[in-house]
Amino acid sequence: MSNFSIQNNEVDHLMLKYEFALEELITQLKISIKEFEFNNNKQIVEHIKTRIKSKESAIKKLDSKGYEINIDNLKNHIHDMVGVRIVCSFLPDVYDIVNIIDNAKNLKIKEKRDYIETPKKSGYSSYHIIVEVPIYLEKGIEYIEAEIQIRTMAMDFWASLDHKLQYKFSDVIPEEVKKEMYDCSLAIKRLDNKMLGLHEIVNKYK
Ligand code: 0O2
Repeated sequence: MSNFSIQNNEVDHLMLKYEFALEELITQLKISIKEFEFNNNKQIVEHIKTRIKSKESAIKKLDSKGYEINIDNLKNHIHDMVGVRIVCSFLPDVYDIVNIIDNAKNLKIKEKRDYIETPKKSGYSSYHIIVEVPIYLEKGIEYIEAEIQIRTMAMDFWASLDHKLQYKFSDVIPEEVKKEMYDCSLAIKRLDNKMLGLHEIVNKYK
């Protein structure tokens, strides 16, 4: 914390750049998604949430990863200071969004993690993409990292419950709870497949 305070002005400037990057990213995403939805005559997004990670959360995360708290480590090791979560109705919609991001002219893809294909041990599933977003400053263009999480509503339901549990059991999550959550993640996967099946049946009647 102390190092962040010493570099306070620099950290505040960086936080401002995160805000610029979020604005740039969300505008670009909304335009590309709307155009895709118009061209394909379907709605693929239920809702979008955005956030800038707080300094306090960033410090906690650096600490939990074993890094010293300073601005260089913040820039180099926290890849989700800027975060966008896109929640879709059906599984194929998630991959449509991935394609849209792949083709977005202004975004550089840094990393992709498909936790839907390979869920985390906890059962967490979601598609993560780290992108670099250009921001246009007086001194020229700078690229800022952002994390985009794409998931279905069912996956989002699971993740938000899991998030709450992490707060409730700030120490250690009991094995019994972990097991129940894992079982729920399997049920969520079955539900996603069932909902997709239903969607396809309904589409036959269109
Ligand atoms: P918050 O509160 O959402 O900001 P790494 O890149 O491997 O060094 P990192 O950044 O942990 O480390 O990458 P990862 O695991 O790909 O994704 C991090 C984010 O994904 C988390 O951010 C969560 O938002 C989400 N996430 C990952 N695993 C889980 C999980 O098991 N349960 C839930 N609910 N969310 C998860 P933060 O910073 O941890 O939290």
